[in-house]
Amino acid sequence: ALTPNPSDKFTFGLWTVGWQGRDPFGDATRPALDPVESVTKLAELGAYGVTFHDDDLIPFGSSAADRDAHIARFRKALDETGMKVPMATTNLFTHPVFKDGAFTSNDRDVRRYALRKTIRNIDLAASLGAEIYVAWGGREGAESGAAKDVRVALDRFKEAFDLLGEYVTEQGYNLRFAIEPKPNEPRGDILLPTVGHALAFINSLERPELVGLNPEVGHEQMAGLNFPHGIAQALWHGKLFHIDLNGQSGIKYDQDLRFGAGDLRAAFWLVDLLESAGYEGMRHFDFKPPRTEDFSGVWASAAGCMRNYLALKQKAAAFRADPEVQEALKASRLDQLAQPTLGEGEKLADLLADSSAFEDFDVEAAAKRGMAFEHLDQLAMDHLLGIR
Ligand code: 3MF
Ligand code: MG
Ligand code: MG
Ligand code: MG
Repeated sequence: ALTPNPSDKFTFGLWTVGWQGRDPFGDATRPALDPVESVTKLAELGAYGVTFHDDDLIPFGSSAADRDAHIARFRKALDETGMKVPMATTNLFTHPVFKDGAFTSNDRDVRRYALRKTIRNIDLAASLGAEIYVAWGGREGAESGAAKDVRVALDRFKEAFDLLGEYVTEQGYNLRFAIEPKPNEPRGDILLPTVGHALAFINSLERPELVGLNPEVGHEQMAGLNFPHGIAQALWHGKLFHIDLNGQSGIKYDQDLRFGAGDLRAAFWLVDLLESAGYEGMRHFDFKPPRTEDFSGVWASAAGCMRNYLALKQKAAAFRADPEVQEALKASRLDQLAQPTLGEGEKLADLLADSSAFEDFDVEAAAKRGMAFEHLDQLAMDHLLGIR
């Protein structure tokens, strides 16, 4: 059960295993990886598919003929391995032209170019069968106050998503967008910094039904937020279109550790949530094999992402099935939380007239009742530690 296979829906960005280890302080530690090799190797490891930025597959500035050749080789590898491309995205951050952003750059011609670059790759994504198109606005932001008029920049952000929505609708593509929030890095502050900001933004779009979220574990944790809680809210709004799984240790730079590294308890509750909520999307890994690793370390890191997910899935299922856990959940009154606060057929007026709810309510007795959460959490810990 710890051996991944395509039905587990594990996918990897080409840029993850293909990361060469270039960071702000050091040069690349690994040579470039041929996307065809990534497809082959990830298929061997049991993945379902791969995802890519336009420039991961087709080097920036390639001629039309070279572009076609890169796509043809890639398609051949997909056909030979049965690997799928459920998601694609645009690189709107590496080239210096995007230094002040893409859809919200102060330069109007950069914004027009960014839309054209995106639409060109949307055509490719649709032709490869992708159903999700991710938008991470890594350069949409600022380092200083007057540099960005945030309200106006949000007008431009909305304009971009409205145009992209119009495009996929007119083309008849079966493609929805997923916004990926991140609080900072590479910009000092990035627009739509968290799941909550992005959810609110989506409501003001012309076609909100076409736009959801691609939250990343480490991005919310960089802001000190509880990732499983954010995912639960995204699910509650019907907006969890995709997810970037990885690991992060606290509030610091974007570590992109393999899934399960970093905050293991958050990873446990995340898998418990995704599996019990019936999330049917991809389990997509957006991690960086550390630059200390050679290629055997890269593949060990990729395999570890999947192994840790499957291990946590097992642990979460055992936790939920444990009779003592079920007792403990009742003792903590999770069953009551699931009951509406008004009784069946009861109206607000009935609540207002119910003296047992207020006048005769024994506040002191209720205040004395313990919630029994520590016992419940220790049971989870025992399962996670493998001592139960
Ligand atoms: C950066 C990211 C991005 C996005 C990617 C997909 C390069 O922190 O997480 O990875 O996930 O652009 O849209
Ligand atoms: Mg990250
Ligand atoms: Mg990231
Ligand atoms: Mg990501």
